[in-house]
Amino acid sequence: MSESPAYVPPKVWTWDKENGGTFASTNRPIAGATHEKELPVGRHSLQLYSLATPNGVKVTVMLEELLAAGHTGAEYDAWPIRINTGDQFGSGFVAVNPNSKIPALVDRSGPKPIRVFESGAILVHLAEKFGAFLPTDPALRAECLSWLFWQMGSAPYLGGGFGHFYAYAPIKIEYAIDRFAMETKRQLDVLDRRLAESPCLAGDAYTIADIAVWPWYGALVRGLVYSAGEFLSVQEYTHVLRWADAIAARPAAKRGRMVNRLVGEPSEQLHERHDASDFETKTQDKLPTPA
Ligand SMILES: N[C@@H](CCC(=O)N[C@@H](CS)C(=O)NCC(=O)O)C(=O)O
Repeated sequence: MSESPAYVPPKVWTWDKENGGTFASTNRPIAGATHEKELPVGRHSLQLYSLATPNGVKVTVMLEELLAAGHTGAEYDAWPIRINTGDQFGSGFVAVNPNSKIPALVDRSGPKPIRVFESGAILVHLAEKFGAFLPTDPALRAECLSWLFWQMGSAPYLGGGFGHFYAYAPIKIEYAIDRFAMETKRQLDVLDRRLAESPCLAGDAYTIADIAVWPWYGALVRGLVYSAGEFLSVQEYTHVLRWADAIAARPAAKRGRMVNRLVGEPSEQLHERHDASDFETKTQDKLPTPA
């Protein structure tokens, strides 16, 4: 391992606002709102405030899957939250998610709006509300929730650990990249072994466990996050690749990936989603270019 300059932590940590990392302008060591800003509210009972990152895509895939399965009550308005310019610290957003991270959902179908934050909690809320994508058999339900919570606990090592140090950190630190590459490959092997024995994570049926894991690990094995496919030798994980491709081919997964997407191919970016027809008429390639 190559030598890095020695760093001796001071007695008391202080905030260096200019540390130069990719998210230095928005990261802070304190919570709470930085400015007053109400959230928009559309006509549907489900209001989603999100962005097409892996955590955001979990929820839009779930909503599109519910609609595809005939649950018309899952119609939703999806509003983009621009996390690189600090929308997550607006007062309206913080009232819905005190943790200031996308995705956040407000369910206005009952007498009082219900706020739900944390993508895993949103998936469970929707699955229970519509009785879909969460098995009722106790053993299968436990397996599904186990993989869902596995994802919630594991992905921060992939994103905040590997992705941060491999792709975003202002300096390449061999120790950190080694540590998190090892953990990421271990996680991929966990998934590969599970998917060698069953078509989906919780068994035969496609569930919220697959919906949660796919935007992270399915994208990783296809080299779509952190451009790390070759580095991590993702071709080794053949069962994960088979599963990832099967989900990617689902029309609802294709639509879910487009919602609140602000970068990439214009035809795959639907900045706001208020109606099923928006996929045909309101992607960025179909909208007039602003003057
Ligand atoms: N555990 C949370 C993680 C959410 C999360 O990390 N969201 C990121 C985007 S993927 C975010 O909003 N980051 C903005 C920030 O950290 O300020 C969940 O699954 O909902």
